[in-house]
Amino acid sequence: MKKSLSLAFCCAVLAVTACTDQKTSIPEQLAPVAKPEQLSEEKPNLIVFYIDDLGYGDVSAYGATAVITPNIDKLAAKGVKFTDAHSTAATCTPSRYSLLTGEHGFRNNAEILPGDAPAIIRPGKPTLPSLLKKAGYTTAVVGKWHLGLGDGLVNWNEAVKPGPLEIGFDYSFLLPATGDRVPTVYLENHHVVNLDPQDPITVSYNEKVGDRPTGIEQPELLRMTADRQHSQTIVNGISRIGTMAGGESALWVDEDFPDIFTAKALQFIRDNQKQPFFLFHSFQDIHVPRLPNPRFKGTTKMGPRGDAIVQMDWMVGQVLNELDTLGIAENTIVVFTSDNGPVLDDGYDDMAAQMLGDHKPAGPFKGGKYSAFEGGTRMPTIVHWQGTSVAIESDALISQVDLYASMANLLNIELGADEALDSQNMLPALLGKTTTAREYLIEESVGTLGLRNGHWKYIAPIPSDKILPGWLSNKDIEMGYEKEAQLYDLASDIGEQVNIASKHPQVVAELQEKLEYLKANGFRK
Ligand code: NG6
Ligand code: CA
Repeated sequence: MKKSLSLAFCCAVLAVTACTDQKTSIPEQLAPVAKPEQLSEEKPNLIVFYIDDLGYGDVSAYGATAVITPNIDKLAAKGVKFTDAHSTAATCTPSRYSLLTGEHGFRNNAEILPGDAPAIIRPGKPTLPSLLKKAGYTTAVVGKWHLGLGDGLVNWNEAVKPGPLEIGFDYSFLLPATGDRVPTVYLENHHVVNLDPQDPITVSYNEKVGDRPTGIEQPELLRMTADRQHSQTIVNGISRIGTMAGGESALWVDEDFPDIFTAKALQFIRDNQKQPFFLFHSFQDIHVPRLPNPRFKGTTKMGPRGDAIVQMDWMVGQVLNELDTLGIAENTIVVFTSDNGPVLDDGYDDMAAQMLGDHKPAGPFKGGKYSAFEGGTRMPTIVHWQGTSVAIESDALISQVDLYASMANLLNIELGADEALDSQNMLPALLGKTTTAREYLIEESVGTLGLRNGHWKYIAPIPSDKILPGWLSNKDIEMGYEKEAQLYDLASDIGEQVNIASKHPQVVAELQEKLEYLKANGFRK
């Protein structure tokens, strides 16, 4: 049954290409995807592995040699391995916002959120999980959230909402913001896990609450030194951003993340193996603070950052093995990608830069997290649907924001006129049936926007009075934050070394105009 539906879909999509899992030559243009009627009977599960701060060059399938990632490599060998796939932004919150809403983060001023920020995806907003739920899926998010919770001034001792359950998820097990922000507790559905009502939680990002020591007051208690922003409440020997009182019995231990999040993900998959499900498996790795479980310590020569990559690969492998064990791999679309480019020093002294050796976190690209250069948004990205996708390396230009419209297309759901404004149906490219994909793609970074069109990369100039936040301008990151327009020809200059804007004023003018049009209208008009 599963096999025949999968094959039927494969042939409906392909029409002109052999239905095979082998490396295949791809015709330049293919007809749009035929709507597979059969899918109303059996819909494929969707699992998105959303890794945090993982760069293009950070896994061995993409050229790393100082760290080996066998599980991801296996997926890459079987699936579509993209070389020009992008997160919408070079930071976490806007990228996640886009993946889940099909819209660019700038439409909702999505920027890196404090740990007590209100939910930025408001109830009623169409989302990828709500779209899938409508189609009969059971939906879950396990791991990092960082999209805000509640209405502001969250009371962590009561039901915390709105959150994922109010925007289309049936189940959530969250790290509420980031590993480096309070509250350092798990939130399962609406409630903090293991909270003792006699020891209520208070969180503040303004003044100190409670009497837990901070990194500024008692640096001798720290296992890892940190910059000033990360030197507030100490939990598990690590100072965090923000202060927190109470909730002692609910505090997480960072080293437990791989086992706890994996257990929750596996449980959800087992519970829902007989019906279509969507799992948004959102990782803390390899974001700071990097505190891999002791069994991964020393697995690379790169220190905690390298070891966290090995841990992340192990977590991916656990889920993939489970799909095989349950016999549902053939009916599951697996997407592996990251929310933004790599960063070495992001506030904690974990020797990431000193122990890097020859490793190139962003591969051949310039910049990384926060940056307007390709390293900011060009993500290691793999899509695999056993028996349906083609095994190929694809240079199709695609964005994570496209998953929304692509799933809608697969499930035969018409999108509303104002829904998922920036999402384009890229299903044939996602499944490796074509490398013809986006004509234009926006890259958001801190303070500016970039626009890709084929081999051209344009970066909009910033107004002369706009400056980077202090903590960012002090970092050793190539930001691409310039008062002049920038234009790069990626065909001859993949590393964005030579700004040729002055040689091609016409191209610059066209891309500038197109960017303004897309900002105003989105990608679906
Ligand atoms: C920054 C933090 C950084 C990280 C980032 C969010 C400082 C100085 N830096 O503000 O450590 O937490 O926010 O990362 O506070 S992201 O991957 O979630 O976007
Ligand atoms: Ca991130």
